Amino acid sequence: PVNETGTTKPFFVTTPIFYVNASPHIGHLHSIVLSDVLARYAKLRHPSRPVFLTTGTDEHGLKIQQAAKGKGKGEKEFCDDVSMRFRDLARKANIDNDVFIRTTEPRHISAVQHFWSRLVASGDIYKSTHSGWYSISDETFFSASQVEKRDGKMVALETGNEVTWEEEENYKFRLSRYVPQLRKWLERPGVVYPENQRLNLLNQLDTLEDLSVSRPASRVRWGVPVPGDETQTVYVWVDALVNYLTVLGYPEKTHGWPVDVHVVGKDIVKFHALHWPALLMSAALPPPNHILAHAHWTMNHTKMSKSLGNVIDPFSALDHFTPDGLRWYLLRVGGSLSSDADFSLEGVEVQYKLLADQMGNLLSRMCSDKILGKVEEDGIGMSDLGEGEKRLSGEREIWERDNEMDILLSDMKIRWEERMEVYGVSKACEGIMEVVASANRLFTSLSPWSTSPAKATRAIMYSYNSLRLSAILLQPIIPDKSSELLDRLGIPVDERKWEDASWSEGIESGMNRPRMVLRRLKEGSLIWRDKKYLWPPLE
Ligand code: ME8
Repeated sequence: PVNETGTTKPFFVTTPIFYVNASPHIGHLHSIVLSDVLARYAKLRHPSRPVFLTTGTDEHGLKIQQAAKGKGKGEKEFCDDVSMRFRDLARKANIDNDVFIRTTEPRHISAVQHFWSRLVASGDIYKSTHSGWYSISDETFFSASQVEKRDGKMVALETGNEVTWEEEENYKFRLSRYVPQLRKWLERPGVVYPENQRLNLLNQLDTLEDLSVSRPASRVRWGVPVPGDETQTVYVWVDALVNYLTVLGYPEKTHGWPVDVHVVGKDIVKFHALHWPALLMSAALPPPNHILAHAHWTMNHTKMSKSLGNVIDPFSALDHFTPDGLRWYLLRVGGSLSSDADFSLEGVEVQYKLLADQMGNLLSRMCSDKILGKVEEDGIGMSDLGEGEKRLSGEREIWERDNEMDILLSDMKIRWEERMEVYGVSKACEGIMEVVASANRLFTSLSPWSTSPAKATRAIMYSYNSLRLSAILLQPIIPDKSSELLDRLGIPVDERKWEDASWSEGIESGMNRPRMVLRRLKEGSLIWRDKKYLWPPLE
């Protein structure tokens, strides 16, 4: 979906906006990082197309009202504190968001009220008496068939959270009216990733009932008043979803709509892929282009959640592992969309070391004084040997390995793109690691420190280009490390673009000529003389 040219519409990516009932945890960070990666990938892929990334906090509703009360604080003061934690988290994790939206901002409140009036104008809002099981933790009603008694308490089957029976007057939205349009929208493959989520949503259409979209103000005071009826408060989910329009300047401005990707956890896919598109259709706006639902992080195989308290503090993890170290783990291990992953600090360390061992090691082997010295001493690096010398070498086996490496490097960008275009971030990263591992093996088999200077030159050529291409492509994933690595390779900032991530173009433009590579490596080494490690060991 990123690969779409000829449009001035920004590529628009969002994270969910997070409840401020408690501090952020690793799960929230995962959604934020994944969105950031998609935004950065879009920038790399089409530098001329603007990108718009938004995140923020969801601050209304009973859950927040109660949390503030529990802390003995006023709602606004309570929200200010926790919202700031989310803002700090994004900054600390190197997130390149353009907007941080809070639902308590006046511009958002007026956007919600305007949106509501559009639903009314479409004839989709009516008053009725509603009864059902309400979960404050999920901020949603469940029907009798969606709850059960567990340990003397009524809980929602889907989430295990406690529910209470509520009977009240409220406004409803004619969700059922939009079933045919929703079906048409959901029938487009790829509209919701992964595929099993899309099929699951299609199955839910037959039983879709109208949605309760307000709560009595006597119960929920902390929220947006329904326009024209102060006795009712807009349902927190309708309030929250409208944030995606507020960030564009709705209702005056909607340039950028529809969103290209809503990144969400699978727990809230129903709100984004059933309720939200229908609400948008009612308000005469197009539905989202894509919804990407990722799986959950668990701790000892139980979903990490604020209410359970089994959470990992992302701030200390970022301190310990650096933003890139943690980003790499989240995407490499948790980047599979369909299955949950168990978080462990040891796991982060293992992945960090694998990255350091493969990339850091190849770099330091290639730049060792012994190798650079050998090439220079013999004057080989200074002459343009390459293809000709390779054929003359007469060592068939090594020549074949070179060929394998040629193919890997030629295919590297396209394979990366194929995977990233379908949000296969983990697979895309895996592909890069495989190329770097092959380059390491080739390096060993060329044994450049003891064999001919021609082989040493080739070892440098392949290592250099494997690292160069990897670092360019990994810029969206591990932005700091990639740029350090590219500095170390002596690659100028204007040669880190999408089109530069190519092996063959490199040959044509002379980038792969040994002489230039050697010079760059030396310059890169100079920049780095004071820094011992590209990947500092973890304490
Ligand atoms: O649902 N693993 O906010 P929320 C992975 N305010 N991701 C996780 C996770 C876990 N264990 N736990 C949470 C809300 N997340 C609403 C959203 S949007 C208009 C309103 C991530 O604070 C995941 O993206 O409960 C999940 O959907 C989101 O945080 C829920 O955050």
